Amino acid sequence: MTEQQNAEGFASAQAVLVGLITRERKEEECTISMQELERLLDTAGGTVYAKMVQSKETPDIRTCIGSGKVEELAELCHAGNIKLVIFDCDLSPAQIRNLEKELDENGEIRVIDRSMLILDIFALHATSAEGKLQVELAQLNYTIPRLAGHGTEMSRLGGGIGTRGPGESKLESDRRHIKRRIAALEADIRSLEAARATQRKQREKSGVPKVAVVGYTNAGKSTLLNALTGAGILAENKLFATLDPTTRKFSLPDGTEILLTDTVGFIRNLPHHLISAFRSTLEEVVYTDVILLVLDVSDPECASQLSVTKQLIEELGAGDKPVLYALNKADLCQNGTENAGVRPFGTDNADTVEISALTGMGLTQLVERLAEIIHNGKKTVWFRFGHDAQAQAAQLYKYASVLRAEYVDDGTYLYATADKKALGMFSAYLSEAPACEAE
Ligand SMILES: Nc1nc2c(ncn2[C@@H]2O[C@H](COP(=O)(O)OP(=O)(O)OP(=O)(O)O)[C@@H](O)[C@H]2O)c(=O)[nH]1
Ligand SMILES: [Mg+2]
Repeated sequence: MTEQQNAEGFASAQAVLVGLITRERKEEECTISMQELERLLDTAGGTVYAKMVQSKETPDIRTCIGSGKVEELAELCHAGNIKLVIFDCDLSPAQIRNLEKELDENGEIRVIDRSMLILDIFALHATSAEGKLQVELAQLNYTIPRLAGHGTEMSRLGGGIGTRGPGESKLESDRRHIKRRIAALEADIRSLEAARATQRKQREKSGVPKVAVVGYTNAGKSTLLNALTGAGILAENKLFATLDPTTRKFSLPDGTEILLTDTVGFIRNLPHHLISAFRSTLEEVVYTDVILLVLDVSDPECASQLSVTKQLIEELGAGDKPVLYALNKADLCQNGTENAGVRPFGTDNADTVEISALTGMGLTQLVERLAEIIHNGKKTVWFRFGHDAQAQAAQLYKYASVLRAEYVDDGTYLYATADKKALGMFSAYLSEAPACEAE
């Protein structure tokens, strides 16, 4: 399905969004998630007709929201001639069936949940062969339990939000066909994975350090990669603009070449089948040397986005990688990033750099920090040892690699590459370059 078809066919799709506050899902969380759902709908090409939230101890087993609310929802849909209802929480196949039946006796109102909407956006944005296969696989895995006893009914779903993508025509087929298709897709993805692994091994052999640019969707990852490397990746104010990892070479100031990879964005409540379908693309994070974690510090939800991102990094098995935090969109923060609530998450200053990928602010410092981390905390700096500290100067030769020495009136200046330990040991002797250097 192309963007053009989308614009013609679905751009005007209006929907009612439904959220649920429960014992486990507090009001605040629900509000944030509903706002995000609205942005997801916007990205999918739809608009919000109305939002409805119910407070309930636990979700109703039959219809998620209570029966009174279902009636209210039906009235709302009929009044506005709305054909699409999107639930912010996950719905079981039975809940979807019950809701669709009770909202409209002709079954003309379609009910989807947050996961299906995300899948729909993924289908719209997948461009590479691998991306398309992954989306189709995720869609089919999602569809199969929902087909139970409803093999023929699926055909009425036609086009529209929640049904797009390469899997669309196959949804009309029976389960057995879908199962065969899933097996074929899994085989195709496995062979692409194997090709990716071979590529990765070659890169590893070359010893080129790898940096994965990771973060919440819309944080500015692609904009940053474009600013650093002129990669020309699509960056836009939409969720999940990037689905396929793009890798570009980048030279650090000292000439060291590294590989920077843009990755698919994270989001709260990312459906598990999506994580597993996109595992091979997300795996870039596992095989990286350094994670460059981009945060949108202008977003009031920055702190919770950071915790979601960290949790997903853990889940992918990359929790032990060194992380450099890029506090992006600092240009939008009038009062600095202190207010953004990032600090409580323990992003200690050494590993955070305020930047604006858009204006270029802070990028030089970011690259310098990145270089330090890649060189394992090593820095090349000047030390000055006064005449009474010549013994310490001799020691420095043991702990660091001295590149140059200048003997000046006020002492010995040594220019050396020192690791973290040596920098700590000799911190009292750190110095500006000697005057003869500055000239
Ligand atoms: N003001 C401002 N806007 C920025 C900055 N960096 C990125 N943006 C904007 O933020 C939006 C999202 O940027 P992207 O680079 O597409 O974000 P992403 O993290 O790659 O997003 P996904 O690929 O969707 O996960 C775009 O509209 C950018 O122009 C920044 O430093 N300042
Ligand atoms: Mg992107």
